[in-house]
Amino acid sequence: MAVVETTPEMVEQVYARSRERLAVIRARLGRPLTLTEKVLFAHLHDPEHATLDAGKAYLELRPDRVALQDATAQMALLQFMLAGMDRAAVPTTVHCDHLIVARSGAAADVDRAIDTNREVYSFLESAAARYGLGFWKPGSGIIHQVVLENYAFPGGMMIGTDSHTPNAGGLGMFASGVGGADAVDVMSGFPWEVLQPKLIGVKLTGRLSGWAAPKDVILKLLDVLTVKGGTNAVVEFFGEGCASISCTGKATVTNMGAEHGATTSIFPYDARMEVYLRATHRSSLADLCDTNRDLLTADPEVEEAPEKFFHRVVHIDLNTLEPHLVGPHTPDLARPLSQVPAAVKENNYPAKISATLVGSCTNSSYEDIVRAASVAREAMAKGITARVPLLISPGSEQVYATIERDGLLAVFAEFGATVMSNSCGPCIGQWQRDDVAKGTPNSIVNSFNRNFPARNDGNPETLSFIASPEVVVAYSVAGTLDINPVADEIPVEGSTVALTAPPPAPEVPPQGFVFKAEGYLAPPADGRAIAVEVKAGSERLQLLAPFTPWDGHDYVELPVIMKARGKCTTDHISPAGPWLRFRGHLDNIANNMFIGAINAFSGEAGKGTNPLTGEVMEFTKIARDLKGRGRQWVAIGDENYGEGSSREHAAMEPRHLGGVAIIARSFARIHETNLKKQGLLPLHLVDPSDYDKVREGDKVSILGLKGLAPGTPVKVVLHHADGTLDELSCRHTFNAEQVGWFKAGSALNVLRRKT
Ligand code: MIC
Ligand code: SF4
Repeated sequence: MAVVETTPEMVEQVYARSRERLAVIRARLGRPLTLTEKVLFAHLHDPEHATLDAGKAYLELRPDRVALQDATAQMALLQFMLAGMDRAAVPTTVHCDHLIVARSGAAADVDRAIDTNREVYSFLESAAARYGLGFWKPGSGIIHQVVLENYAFPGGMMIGTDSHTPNAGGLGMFASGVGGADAVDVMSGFPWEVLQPKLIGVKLTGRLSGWAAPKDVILKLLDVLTVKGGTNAVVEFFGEGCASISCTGKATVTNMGAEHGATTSIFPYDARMEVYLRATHRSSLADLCDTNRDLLTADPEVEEAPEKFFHRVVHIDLNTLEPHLVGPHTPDLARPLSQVPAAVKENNYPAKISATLVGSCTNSSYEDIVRAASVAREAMAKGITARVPLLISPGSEQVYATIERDGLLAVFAEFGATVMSNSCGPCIGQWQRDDVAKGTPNSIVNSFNRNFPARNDGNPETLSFIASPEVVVAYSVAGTLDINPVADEIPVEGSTVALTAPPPAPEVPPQGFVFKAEGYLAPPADGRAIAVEVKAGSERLQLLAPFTPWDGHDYVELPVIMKARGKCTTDHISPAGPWLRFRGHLDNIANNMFIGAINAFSGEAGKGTNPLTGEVMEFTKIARDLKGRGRQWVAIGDENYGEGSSREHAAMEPRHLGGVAIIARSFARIHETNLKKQGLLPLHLVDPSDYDKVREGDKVSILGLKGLAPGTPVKVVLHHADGTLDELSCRHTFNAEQVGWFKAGSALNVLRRKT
């Protein structure tokens, strides 16, 4: 029987297997290895024969664990049910964190969520019991914090149906965000396939001090790499500076690596990880790590000459790192706090802050909350409390119970903050905000990781800025963006105060964590008798049927229903917030398809011209109209199409409504794989300026599909309304196996044949 926990026996086996596989790889490569390569190659399905070529070869890997969160687990488990297995092949957990709406505070919000999501929670709970998965109930914490506390381990490999799965890289794990179909492959016993990443080395020197926080390391790195600089690469940290960052601080840095698009980010095993493992009741794992240190760190030659081993090396000096604020609307628009007031003037951002928020999987650890509380304490000692609303969402039950015992809840209450449930909440638009009307421009400051328009409160006019938890609290005192809250005198009622930097927080609580796992349900030894219920006619859950396979013919003169201009993230393609309600019902959630995409022809969001009727209507209605008439269609994207989330709904919706291809200047990694898995063609424009050739009313032919093969170009012809033609040179990134997915109609259809 598969065990769900990360037991010392399991880790011992992983290390033993790692040694065997690495011996094969070392014999093949005959050179020193980076940490990324060690963990990656130690999980190769077939180390002897695997083709190794960073940026080109697809690797077949054997992850040790899978993690699912409630908003993506629904679709993943509906797909897993089609695989016909009795038990997941690898230890897997399900975490209920995304569906809780933040409104009045922790207890009431969780109760309301249990009520409104009863059907979905019981589906997930019964499916977890049926298939041998660990189940974390609503209120138990955010997936990544709970995984860090319980399941992550140095040198392990995990995939998770959430883009911030790389959080576990803070504990030395190779942890990657994937779509549900990838997770289903691994849960069904197949390898995980991923493009062998290139390697970006980030050298940290010096030590963090003053207001500079782990968050600033990743905000600075985003400034350097931008939102696509990490695509198909792994970011590996090295250098003496690593030791000055706690384990949960490292997790902040790797978590938000999702924003530069990396496959994952990873830190080498060190004393800070050891401290965290011991504090979270995993001393035997720490002992194992101590004796296997060579597997969990890069070979010494790598640090001596990093340029020889990494495709790119970035240096960040922690001694001179300033606290940063990023935003609005994109996480790579970074500015040191000292430059914010000028930027606010120059860009006409609303200077007055309407809300401040601490939390999200990136910054909700014990250390984060202690630093935030220190700033609150200091402000109160100087006679002031929060001057704009401050919401705090702890990362897990364990963090919550510990800060409660340590008196921090009382500090926040006195400061005027509201402590919300241990969940995603406002980070994913689960924020019932009554103070600012939709359409009103306003600025908020938070410690989250994503700030795409409308993400937090559904209001596209809200400008969301991101900083470390301590800086967020400083802004809650300043109430405005036009001063630097950590350096300037803050004007308060006829006088001024200055905040000093919080003292370093203990990385783990001096009196230990309050160990809490009341929200956990282990699966029974045999779940075969358990029925997984999906009610017919439910508006929230719908059983899936396999997609219709490709009919073997070229796509000829298909209408373009949407050409997106600028950012088209998964939040633009299939937003969350109120739509999270339909994550288990493909047909219902398809009603949000492209709702935030900016129409390149009109500049309007979510709407376009129906190519058959000439009527202006929502993109999703156009697609349904075409589907009703038996017509397929294509859509056009700009740069880094599908940036952001792992939600495969953003790929399944177009597929469900008759889409066959997305042609874009470039794609984000997880989304590109999701498109392929669902049987669509993601096509890259070889010449990005060809994007401009697509006119309103165009039709597209995609030719030579029978010959679709790895490395071959795809011929795409644009038929303009005036009868003229343009040819677009497109490339695809399908390997041989993936061509099979396309031909079969989706990866799931292939999986069904294999089982
Ligand atoms: C997000 O941060 O956007 C989410 C919500 O966690 C997503 C997953 C989802 O859409 O359910 C992610 O990052 O993958
Ligand atoms: Fe949840 Fe936000 Fe983290 Fe996504 S980024 S997992 S929504 S807390």
